[in-house]
Amino acid sequence: MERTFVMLKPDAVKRRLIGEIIKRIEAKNLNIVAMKMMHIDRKLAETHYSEHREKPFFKDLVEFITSGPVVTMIVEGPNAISVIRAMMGATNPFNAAPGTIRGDFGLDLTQNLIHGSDSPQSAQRELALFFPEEIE
Ligand code: D4T
Repeated sequence: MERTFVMLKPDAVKRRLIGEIIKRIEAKNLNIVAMKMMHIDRKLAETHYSEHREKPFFKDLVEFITSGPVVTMIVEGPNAISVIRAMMGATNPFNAAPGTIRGDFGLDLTQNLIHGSDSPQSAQRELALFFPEEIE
């Protein structure tokens, strides 16, 4: 069993895709073990995306992720990290395969609907950041 951090970004919430995306996660037989809707403040956004601090798109990314409510989740299952990454599709929705979340619903590199941890280390870091109350 593995746990990963998943975030439905502000564009997914605005476009009323919360249900569609959760439906796919549940249909895959993964467990959603915690979930909350929240508004990310600038400090949390900058911490979450700190690895991109020097990138030219950092300012727009923080602006976007703080622009409206997001839905955050702990998702659990066998190989949950890589299974969720596969379901998300490529970062750039232009390259994301049909059948993936970004491939089916996305058309913008920044507003790409969903975040999922990309390694056990980032899952641990992100879960501590967004679900400190759930960490044993
Ligand atoms: P996240 O972290 O949101 O799950 O996305 P990925 O793991 O798939 O991709 P990433 O870390 O490389 O990028 C983080 C975030 O930045 C946006 N982005 C990325 C952007 O706005 N412009 C860019 O040129 C790139 C590379 C999209 C996702």
